[in-house]
Amino acid sequence: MRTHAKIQSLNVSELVKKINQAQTIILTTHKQCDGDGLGAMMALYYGLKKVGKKVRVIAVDEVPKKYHFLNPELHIEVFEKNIPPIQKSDLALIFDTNDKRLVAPLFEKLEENCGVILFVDHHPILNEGPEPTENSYIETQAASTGEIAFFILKGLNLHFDESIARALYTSITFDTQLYRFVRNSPNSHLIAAELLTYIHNAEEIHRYLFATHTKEKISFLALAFSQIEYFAHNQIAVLKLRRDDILKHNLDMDDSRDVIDMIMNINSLQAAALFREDATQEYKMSLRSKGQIEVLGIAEEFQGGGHMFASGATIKGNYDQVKNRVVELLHNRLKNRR
Ligand SMILES: [Mn+2]
Repeated sequence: MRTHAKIQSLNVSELVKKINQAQTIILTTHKQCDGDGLGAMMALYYGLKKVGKKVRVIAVDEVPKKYHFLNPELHIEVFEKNIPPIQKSDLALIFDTNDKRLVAPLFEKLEENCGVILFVDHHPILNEGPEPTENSYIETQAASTGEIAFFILKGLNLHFDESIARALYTSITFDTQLYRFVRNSPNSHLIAAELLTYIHNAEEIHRYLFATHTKEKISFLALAFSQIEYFAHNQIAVLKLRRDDILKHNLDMDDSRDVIDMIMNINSLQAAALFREDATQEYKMSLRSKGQIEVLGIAEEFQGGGHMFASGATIKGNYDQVKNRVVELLHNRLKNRR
């Protein structure tokens, strides 16, 4: 008989100790925040309030509209708007990145005012990036930062409630893209199963996260998908999203983030690159792989980062040159795979 799937606990006890020692805590996440960082941050916010901490949640830049359901009481302050000054605090926790450049310019204010700054993350540390702060908690086996946040909250010995559960569930559901990317671990599902006992309407969260398309977006997708270029016997796809087309369809930049994952549903693909034109000769590149080749190294060549099979970079330069180089790098990896 098979044994039941068991949750694989993460050892966050040192982190929990640091949190217990702090009275005033600032929580934040990377700029252009997403459901994972936000959900982890909000779960900690609700949890830390419960155990009597003084907590501030600060996003570096604007929180996309689709996440407003996580922040109904508007607890999140947006640093790039005018917010009250950052006061002296015992601890700052930064979720879903270990790269301080993705927290600038808030990071400098945290350095000036916080006794301890810790990253709580599941991304690999970049070879050529800045070192994370000492004692940061980085576990690349975790499928989401929400998974780490779950174990932190367990370690704090508090009672879960619907607010905490919805935030954690958002984190895990978003980063696993509805349980597609679970790093071959039962944790995402087992944690979600526990969280569901507190949540009245989980399908509503799925809709908030994924059923957000406007009809303009569908027309935009139709246009974009008709322009995909294929290489290496349809194993590689490349798509450029033109800034004019994004604006013409009334989309904001966050609206194009899911396009690369849609492309990855093409059955012949091993990898894809998407270039979103943000300004003249300036592109946000996103790379994805189905797991046979790594794409983090390619992003790093362009001073970017991310995960082994999902990475990105901001690129300045001539589109065709950059595209050809990226296709070449992807192609080489395909040829050299074992
Ligand atoms: Mn994440």
